[in-house]
Amino acid sequence: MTSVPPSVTVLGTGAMGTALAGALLDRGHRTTVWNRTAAKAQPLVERGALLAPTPGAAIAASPLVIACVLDYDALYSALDGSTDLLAGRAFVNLTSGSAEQARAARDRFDGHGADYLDGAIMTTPPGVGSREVMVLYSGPRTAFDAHHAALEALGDPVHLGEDPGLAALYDSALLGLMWSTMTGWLHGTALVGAEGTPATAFTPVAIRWLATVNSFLTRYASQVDAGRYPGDDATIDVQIAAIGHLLHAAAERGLDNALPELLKSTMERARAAGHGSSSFAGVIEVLRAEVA
Ligand code: FVH
Repeated sequence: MTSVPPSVTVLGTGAMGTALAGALLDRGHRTTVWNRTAAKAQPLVERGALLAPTPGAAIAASPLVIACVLDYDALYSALDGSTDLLAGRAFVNLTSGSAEQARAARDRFDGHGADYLDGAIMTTPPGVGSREVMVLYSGPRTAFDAHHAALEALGDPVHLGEDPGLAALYDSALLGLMWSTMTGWLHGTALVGAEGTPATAFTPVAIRWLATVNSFLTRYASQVDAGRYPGDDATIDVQIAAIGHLLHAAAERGLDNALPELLKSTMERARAAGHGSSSFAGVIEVLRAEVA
């Protein structure tokens, strides 16, 4: 006997909500959608989604309600007058925000009898539905487990813990990592590009280098947790000397050097704090909030 995939509601059919609802439809879920501008949901209706006339009707249609709108103001505005209908349902909020906003939302929606899970989609709309991409969740494990099958339709579901703020906190941390990495890659691309190397030639080499960088992260994570940075591979003093070569090469070719200048000054602050002979992991000491 094959089981019928459970019904799911998606509130918000912008670029991301459309991808989420589409992934659910692809897995055979009866999918109800609502969007402030109903016309934008029409392509989903043509794929088999049910269009609800109001947020309340959409919520009533499914035990699992997923929201993905612009921001928390949009979320509260959309749910105004319908929040009580969430009682007894799992409410998964994939709208981006802060950990503080997620915790406040938990207090608000739990007060109306909903199981509130906060989430962060670690991809853009074309990646939704791939097992390769993570969708981060935090909030009650029981609700996560109960709806795991439907959440799997969106990407690989990763539960971070009971605190609803964790998904947003990880999201911000991971986006910071992404922006730093991509800007570093673009700076390197501009550097080699100044002498005629196309991005498509540089990038496979850069990606291979990132695999080595991954191994540095694994090595340094335990040093960060222990608060000890033996400097038995490359010291911050050595890295400060090396970044001088990047600054010189980029300046010679007329590139913007704001990123490496920032990195150098951060390493120099670590050296001034007594970490010149530490491994690069010692930089964490000047990034953390000072303990009073
Ligand atoms: N797109 C992405 O790659 C990222 C990936 C990571 C997560 N984000 C977050 O997802 C949220 C939605 O982003 P989006 O890309 O879907 O954004 P839009 O295509 O602009 O759609 C916005 C939807 O929000 C609705 N909306 C806006 N204001 C209101 C309101 N006051 N009341 C009700 N709904 C509202 C909008 O409706 P409409 O304009 O079509 O009527 C769309 O459904 C976001 O948090 C990202 O950070 C996406």
